[in-house]
Amino acid sequence: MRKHAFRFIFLTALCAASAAVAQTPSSERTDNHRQAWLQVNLNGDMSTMNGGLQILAQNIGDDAPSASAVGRHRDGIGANGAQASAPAIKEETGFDPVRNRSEVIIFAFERGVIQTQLDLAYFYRNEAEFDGTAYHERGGWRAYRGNNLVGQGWFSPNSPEGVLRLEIVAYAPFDRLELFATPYVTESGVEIEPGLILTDSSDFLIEHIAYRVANEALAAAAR
Ligand SMILES: [Ca+2]
Ligand SMILES: [Ca+2]
Repeated sequence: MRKHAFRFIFLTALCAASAAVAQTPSSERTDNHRQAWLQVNLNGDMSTMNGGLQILAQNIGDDAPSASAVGRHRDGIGANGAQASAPAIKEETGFDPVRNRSEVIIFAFERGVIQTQLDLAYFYRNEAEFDGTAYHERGGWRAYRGNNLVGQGWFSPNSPEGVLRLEIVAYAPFDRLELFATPYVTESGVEIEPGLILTDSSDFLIEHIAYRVANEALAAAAR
């Protein structure tokens, strides 16, 4: 229910932006907005995939990312390796607390992108408790232009339903976006001590991505 509310707000925002461009004929406005945001639903069949986006994943122990490491679940996609002993869904991108590293999901864009919105699922606050301390899931992202890191950050759950709309803007257009999971964190953001909980850790599915391609002038300036 919550994710539909997010989508309604997003569409409402687009309509409001469209109304502000009062000088543009309505048919042209519609075309512009369709081009501005490319939308991809990442359910089991990924039927709306387009040619401008490639999705790769790297499981723990893999030497390199590959398309065959992408896991498909009815509620989204992730790296398909088993990341913890129980009870995680292996199609999630997850942190493995035993091997102390994370799987990675990678979006490679054909053209430089300036902004993305990702809808995450199965991503919870207060997922674990140890010795009276509550722990939340957490993830991280890194954006690259070629081999150059142009942005990075953390993201945390903010809804009881386990969904999160993650907005990513880097300081320059990027052609690769990597997302990974981290160890559990406390309310103040301190990572759990290694070895304290070995049966589960942070993990999430990505069910939708929308992205905006940078215009050519911006993309050229960033090279
Ligand atoms: Ca996995
Ligand atoms: Ca999770």
